[in-house]
Amino acid sequence: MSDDLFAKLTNSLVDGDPDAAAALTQQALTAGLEPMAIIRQGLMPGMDIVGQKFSDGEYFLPDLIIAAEGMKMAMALLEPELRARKQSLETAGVVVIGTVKGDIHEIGKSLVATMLSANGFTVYDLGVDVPKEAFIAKIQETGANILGMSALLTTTMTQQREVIKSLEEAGLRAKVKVMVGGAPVTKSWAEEIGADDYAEDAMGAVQKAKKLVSQ
Ligand code: B1M
Repeated sequence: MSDDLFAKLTNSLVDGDPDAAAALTQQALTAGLEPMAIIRQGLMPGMDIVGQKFSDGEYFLPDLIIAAEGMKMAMALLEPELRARKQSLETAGVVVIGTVKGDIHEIGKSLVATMLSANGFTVYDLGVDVPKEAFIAKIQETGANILGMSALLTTTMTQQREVIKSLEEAGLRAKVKVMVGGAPVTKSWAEEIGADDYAEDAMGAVQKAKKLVSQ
């Protein structure tokens, strides 16, 4: 029964039907399915198929936009549920997070931000296309101890290195642990640019953030 619902959810994104994505997400929640399972087994496979069809030249930019719209509508229903499951934990750390300059992919970054917040971190989400100056200013303002940077494009992941350089120039590098992520980001890239860690997905980001603050 849940497999059928997950498959329908996947198809709603692939078929470009945001209203169906939202309705099916609500149906899955009402049926008692876990929000993370809905994301992992229903929504993410849909985004992956859409991304693959885009790579293959079968889908075009409007198809990506409409799939993202469906994902965002679904996430708007899921985020309060994710938070509700982890309420009233002490602040595990203060995180400034954003998608780097030149990059407007927001869904993965927002999911990471939601999961960190649901796991007790105080999160300042700067949104997308964030210039290095804005990351630095927010860290100075909030005294954050973790900086999270998302990049979904091979052309924008280099911005992660630029922000780390700016942290060093501002004398903040020793005070802030840096975590990077996003589809093209790997452990070796994180090491190459001098980040403290990288995470493959939102749950991994929570585990890594907990480890970083305890170091
Ligand atoms: Co774009 N796009 N896109 N896109 N898009 C990709 C990323 C792409 C892989 C598609 C493809 O070709 N197969 C490709 C990148 C190729 C590359 O460089 N390697 C691509 C491209 C080329 C582009 C444009 C250049 C297309 C064009 O204009 N010709 C353009 C660039 C715009 C820009 O940013 N300047 C573009 C635009 C767009 C839309 C605006 C239409 C839309 C985004 C809408 C939005 O976010 N509001 C979009 C979408 C939707 C995608 C795909 C299909 C889906 C991304 C997504 O939301 N995934 C994507 C293909 C794909 O990834 N399968 C693609 C779901 C999300 C939950 O996963 O973001 O990976 P993800 O986040 C994960 C992990 O990566 C990780 O955890 C998250 C949750 O598990 N993670 C972190 C992410 N951030 C993290 C941070 C952390 C730790 C973990 O620590 C801080």
